[in-house]
Amino acid sequence: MPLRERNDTIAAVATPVGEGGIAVIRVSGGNAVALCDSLFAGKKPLLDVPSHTVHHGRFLTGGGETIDEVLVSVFRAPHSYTGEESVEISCHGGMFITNKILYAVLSKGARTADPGEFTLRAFLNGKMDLTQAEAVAALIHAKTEKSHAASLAQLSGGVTRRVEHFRTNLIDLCSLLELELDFSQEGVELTKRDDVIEKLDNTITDIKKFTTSYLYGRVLRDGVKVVLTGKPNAGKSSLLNILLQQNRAIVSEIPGTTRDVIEENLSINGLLVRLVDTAGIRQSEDIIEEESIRRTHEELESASVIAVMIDSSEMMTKNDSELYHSLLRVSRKNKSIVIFLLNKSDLTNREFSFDLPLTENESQMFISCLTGDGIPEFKQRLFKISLPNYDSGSSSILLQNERHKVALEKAVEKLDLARQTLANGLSSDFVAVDLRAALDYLGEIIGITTPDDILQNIFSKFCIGK
Ligand SMILES: Nc1nc2c(ncn2[C@@H]2O[C@H](COP(=O)(O)OP(=O)(O)OP(=O)(O)O)[C@@H](O)[C@H]2O)c(=O)[nH]1
Ligand SMILES: [Mg+2]
Repeated sequence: MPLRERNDTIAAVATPVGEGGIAVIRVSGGNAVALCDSLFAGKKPLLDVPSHTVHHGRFLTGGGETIDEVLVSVFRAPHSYTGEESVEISCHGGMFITNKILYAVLSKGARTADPGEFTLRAFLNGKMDLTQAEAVAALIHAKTEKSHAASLAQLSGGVTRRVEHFRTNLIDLCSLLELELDFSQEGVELTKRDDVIEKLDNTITDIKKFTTSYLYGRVLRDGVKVVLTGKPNAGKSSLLNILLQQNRAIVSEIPGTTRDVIEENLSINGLLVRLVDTAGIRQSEDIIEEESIRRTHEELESASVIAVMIDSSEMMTKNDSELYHSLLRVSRKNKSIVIFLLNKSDLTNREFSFDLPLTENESQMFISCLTGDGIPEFKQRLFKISLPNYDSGSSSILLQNERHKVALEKAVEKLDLARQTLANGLSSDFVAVDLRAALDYLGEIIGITTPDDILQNIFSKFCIGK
């Protein structure tokens, strides 16, 4: 059945699988309240209670046996999350009980909900637009303070308001063009054309600016992966420990201490940093060490930032220099950022000659994992290179969602075409075609012109019961 016509009753367990204090089973659809009423033994029939009320009673199997003592919340259409008749059953949190309640509800004619189907219905019933529905999933998956804040802003309609603003501008432009069709005497047409071009340029600039906020949005959502590498004994694990402020990795004066990859999360001013400590790189005959080094290379391939630890109390040999050159080849190929950390500055008074020519994405700094010297500066640099020019005080809305970014880029392509057509003095009919196409792309973001298959794809990534 087409998505927009479905109103059958759906049910799912909304809490995670496993044992817990309580679990919640959610039921929504035309028949939800009547169906639950037939399985509920309480003071009053659920069909007679007001919306937004909670009722204590026993939940029964289809055959009338008690499954559990429960609390049932009733939400009458249209004042529910989905906009439909809805019931939430809170029971004791065990897999056996929750499944039994779910089966009872299904046995009375409900269907198991698809992932995200409750939120899909909320969207289809006009309870929220598409970016808000997506924000629900982003909020659930938020791992940092910043991505939590960005998801909340999206949930309250921040992205939609920006997109609506662009749409209004384009609709105004379309009407201006139609006016031009009516008054196509030469003089009028010229001034109007310039006027339209200027307005179009402004909108294109605004949309592009908004699109670039995706870079920040993505970093804030997923964090940055920082891989610690370098020669054995340079102090990589010591750096991991001092950043985490705990003795997470084993540190020793024996080269080759770390054999496996250790990954830990760190928050720097709300930015999620995924720190990866690896085995030191050297030529080896030892099979385990070879495997460790292979894993190190694998981590380096997917790093956003490569922190190369160097023991600055040692002389740099020709072999070392070759190693650093080969790391630079990897980072330049993958466009990752490199920081050479000249560690053990406590032993050297910052005297170390390091003469590799560095490019814009590469830098060096002295630190000491023993005294903590340079560590705050290193953290600051990590933040800065991950979010260049980021103004943490600004409350501007960030794009977090790739689908939104792609649609904005497609809209800009169409607007660029419209602009060329205008500048070439072609008929405004042609311009209008591209403007309309751009409007459709913008409409897709907020769900006005989104085809069913795209909707299905978006909601299939949600959790069951959301
Ligand atoms: N003086 C001084 N010693 C340090 C510093 N950082 C680390 N060390 C010492 O250097 C030795 C090696 O440190 P690790 O952190 O284990 O080095 P690693 O790079 O993880 O070594 P592998 O795991 O073997 O590759 C230990 O004895 C540390 O105490 C520093 O800043 N100053
Ligand atoms: Mg180590």
